[in-house]
Amino acid sequence: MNSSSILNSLGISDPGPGLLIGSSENIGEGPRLEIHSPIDGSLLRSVGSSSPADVARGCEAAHDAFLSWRMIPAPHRGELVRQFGQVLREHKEQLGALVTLEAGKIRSEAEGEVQEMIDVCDFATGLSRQLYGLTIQSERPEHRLMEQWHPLGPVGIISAFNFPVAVWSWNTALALVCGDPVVWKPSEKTPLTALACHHLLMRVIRDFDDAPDALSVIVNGDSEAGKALVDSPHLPLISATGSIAMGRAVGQRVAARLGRSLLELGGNNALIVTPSANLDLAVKAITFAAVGTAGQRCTTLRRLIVHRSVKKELVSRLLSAWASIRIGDPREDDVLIGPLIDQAASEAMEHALSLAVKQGGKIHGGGRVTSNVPAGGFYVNPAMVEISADASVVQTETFAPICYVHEYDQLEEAIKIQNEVPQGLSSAIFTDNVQEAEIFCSPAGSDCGIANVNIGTSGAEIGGAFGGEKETGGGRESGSDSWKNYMRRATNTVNYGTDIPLAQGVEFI
Ligand code: UN1
Repeated sequence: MNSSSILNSLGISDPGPGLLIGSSENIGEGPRLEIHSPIDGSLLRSVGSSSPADVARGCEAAHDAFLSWRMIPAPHRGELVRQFGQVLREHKEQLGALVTLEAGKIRSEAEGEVQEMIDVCDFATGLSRQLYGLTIQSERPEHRLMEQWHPLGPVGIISAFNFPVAVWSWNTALALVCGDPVVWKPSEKTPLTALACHHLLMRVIRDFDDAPDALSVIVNGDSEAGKALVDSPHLPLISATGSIAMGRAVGQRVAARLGRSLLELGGNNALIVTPSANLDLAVKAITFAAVGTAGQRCTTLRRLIVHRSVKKELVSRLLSAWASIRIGDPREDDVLIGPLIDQAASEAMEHALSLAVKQGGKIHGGGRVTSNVPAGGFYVNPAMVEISADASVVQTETFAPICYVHEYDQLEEAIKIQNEVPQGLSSAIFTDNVQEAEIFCSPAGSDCGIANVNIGTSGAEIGGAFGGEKETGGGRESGSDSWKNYMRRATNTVNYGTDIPLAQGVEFI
């Protein structure tokens, strides 16, 4: 399928709308955005965008939708999400193809992203019958103490280009079963996949008894639209995924109005390889984690911390594995590394590598690839950089395939290096020594939200809570009990007696 037939099959008009409130689509009063494919720089579509006033309209409509959706029984809300999962199954290939076109992911990763959406719909459907609260023993006679979880209100979602559809779905599937409509501001680089997701969801909403039309709202736009979203009094929760700088700005604005924010920001993920590690497994896992998605996952492996005794062998095995990987058009079957998202990403990679050289790094690979790749895209060789853990360049996340390599002697030292960065998203250890694995997972081990043993740092399953500590923002999305972010807890004490006994034995009238 060529690009316009993919876009047309997913209902994306030309130009695409910038403000979508349920079934109503408008171009929006904000500036037009031109969306180019990172594969070859070709223009895919222009789309409208929302002005701050448009965003306010969208948030108000979502609030009105909330007033009725919150009263629908949660298992019935779950049925809507189940049906959405079904629609996604039917469109997995098409939506995956659009993710490839707009974000540059290879086909299996693009379809894997759609699979994450399907999985989280299944998860949320099950959850819709399990939004449990506790009953608590009351200290007073003839009293019942309990908690209930109620819908919170419309959720504002800000997502990044690198997971243009999955991150929205983690938030949306949970929000919908929890009784909350969603208002989504997708990345300015990937609004087309967002339009496609909205259209697929609206197919279900339109045919579903009791579902208000404005359950799904999209506001395309720049930082002005983003600010209006973040400031909206109608959105009690803002869930934002992206850079640390963005999260810092969003978190502070939301805090200023005492709203809640759920932040999933930059990572600077490390993997420790100990002397007992199975290097065959480690080479495979490190390769996917470091160079998969062209280094553009927030869980991408950025720092490899290897025991001195195995470093030489591991580095040489990795370099020969990487040399055999085909870089190029992500639509081609044997290509494993597609383009970077844009020129700025390529320049950021060059800049980080030049800093690394100044700071004493020894670089393997790196550099633009210009032959056997489509013209107009930014294709790069993955870079491995042997460098001291003290070099300041390793403290920053560069969203490109650069993997710094450090060596260590004692596990304690490796864990210290791993934790001595401001970010705390994902981490891993490769070891066949049970004690080392347990130390890594203990309170004295990795300080990240994700700590893995004998698997890489990226490619987390949806069933676990996803997110990290420190400058990664502290939020948890997706699995486990992350649903609690999307609800409000009410503590209810009910007196079924004939007296008013006070707590703590206080005597009054
Ligand atoms: C992200 O890069 O923003 O663990 C999310 C992973 C994916 C999600 C990454 N499931 O790599």
